[in-house]
Amino acid sequence: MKKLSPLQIERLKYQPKLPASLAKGINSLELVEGDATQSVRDQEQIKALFKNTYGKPVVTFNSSSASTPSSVRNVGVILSGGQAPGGHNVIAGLYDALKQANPANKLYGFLGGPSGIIDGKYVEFNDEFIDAYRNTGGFDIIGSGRTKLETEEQFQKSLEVCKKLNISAVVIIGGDDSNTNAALLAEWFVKNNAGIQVIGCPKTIDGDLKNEQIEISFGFDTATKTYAELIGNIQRDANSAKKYWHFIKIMGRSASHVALEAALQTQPNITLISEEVEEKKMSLESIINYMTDIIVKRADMGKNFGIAIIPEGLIEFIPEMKSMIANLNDIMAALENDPDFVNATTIREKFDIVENRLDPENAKVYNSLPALIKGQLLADRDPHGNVQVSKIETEKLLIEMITTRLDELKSQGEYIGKFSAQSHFFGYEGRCAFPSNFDADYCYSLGFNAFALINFGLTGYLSSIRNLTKPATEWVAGGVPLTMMMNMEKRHGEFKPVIQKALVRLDGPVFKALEECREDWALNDRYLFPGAVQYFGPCEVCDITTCTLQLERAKELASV
Ligand code: FBP
Repeated sequence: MKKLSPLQIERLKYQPKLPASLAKGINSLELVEGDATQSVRDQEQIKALFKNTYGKPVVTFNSSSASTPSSVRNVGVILSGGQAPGGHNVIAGLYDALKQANPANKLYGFLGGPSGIIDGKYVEFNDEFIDAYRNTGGFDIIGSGRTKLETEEQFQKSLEVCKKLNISAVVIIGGDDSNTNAALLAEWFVKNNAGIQVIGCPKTIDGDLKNEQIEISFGFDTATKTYAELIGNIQRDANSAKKYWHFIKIMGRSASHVALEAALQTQPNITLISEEVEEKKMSLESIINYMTDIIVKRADMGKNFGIAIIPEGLIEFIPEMKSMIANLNDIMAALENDPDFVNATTIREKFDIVENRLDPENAKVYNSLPALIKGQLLADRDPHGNVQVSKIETEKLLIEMITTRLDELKSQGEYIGKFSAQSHFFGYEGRCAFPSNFDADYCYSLGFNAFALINFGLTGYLSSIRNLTKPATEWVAGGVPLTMMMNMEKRHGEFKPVIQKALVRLDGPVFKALEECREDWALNDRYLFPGAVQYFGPCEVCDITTCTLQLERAKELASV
């Protein structure tokens, strides 16, 4: 018998809450259809690409006294992309709904992400299997992967595997890219009369898969609370020892939602927001000046310590870096099979090859960087051909440049302090935490609801649970057509249909909340200490949602 920790044992017993409509039972639902929908932009192009799945209505579920008969169905599920707390509960909710609808239904899990459906690698779930993973973090129940499911050949192979297992619906749990692929697969299955439905579920700690219909992606709640706990602990340490500046990079890829939320929960001295850097066209030098100014002012007050939060994707938003990285991405794509580059034995040789190919302005920017960062910028690209920002140590770059700047100021007699910095990167620490009660409930509801969408024969929809700042019983269950969230964007030099990524809005209530306080937080220590995520105890402690969700929902409700 596998040994479990006391918290594991208690969490396995937790019964996630469902919206009242779903709690009545999967076979007692009524489908309510809204009006026909349009994509967020580029309507004509998206419509032409999704002839069979475009324009469907947003749907919601009400409980009904009539009982919906359910035929026997086999369903397959895929976990796609980066881990996010609560993924296991999406599968548990899906499994429970499917068995409740008809005990003869079967749920298959494809192994290792989207490649599982292409290669026919799968497991069949049963009660014992699912019960061991309820309310736990991680994606280890079936594993995840970043294979892009997008080619005709991959779709054909997926069809063959589904036919073999008599699968009539596939649930893809993923972020914007995975759900874009879910939309393509749904369209392809309809076009080819495959009789297989595709439903997506909104996952990513990054919080950038949201729009008017999707209030938040799952995992954001737990991950941000975990980072906030760690930042709070470091703030306490800094405030005790009073000798270090802590530079903390926070995961979240391009968007700064995670950094912003973590900052609102902890109130650090400095918070950089990538979207603001881009909007204000702040150069690396002006960022260094902004941070140095706060460090100098605090030193004048006798405070040689502080906390700076840096979003993971910052480097790509600094105008001169953005241009250099775009140039570098093209060069790296061209050099992929270049024997001189691939076989270069020293990093110096690689630098030379790249520098010679960069445009002169970009070469200047590249050369101005420390060797550590220059090397990291040459690391393997992600499946979209982009730099893997989690591998670029921006926090160390900033420390190095600020140290140089402070030395200059010291020699001019303009700085009297002592700068000693520690760097941190919080990312993987938060992606597999035990889901908070919010994520446990939200994910279970998303999975349960995904089966409701399947049961009503829908395809090309994203499972949606709304009204999330209210108690779970008041949540609204339904579905949003994936095509509604799409627009055309350039990928690998070609315009492609993709789900629009939500970046931090500088005119939105969340950024405004930071903007109002940050000057005060910079010099006067207003640190908050959120502590660890709580699973048992008063609901004001255990069931509260993020500041982001609360502020955005309050604004939305005020405008109704
Ligand atoms: P998803 O968008 O797939 O949810 O992944 C998000 C993320 O956690 C980013 O925040 C981070 O930049 C990236 O994954 C790291 O990827 P990897 O796990 O491949 O290192």
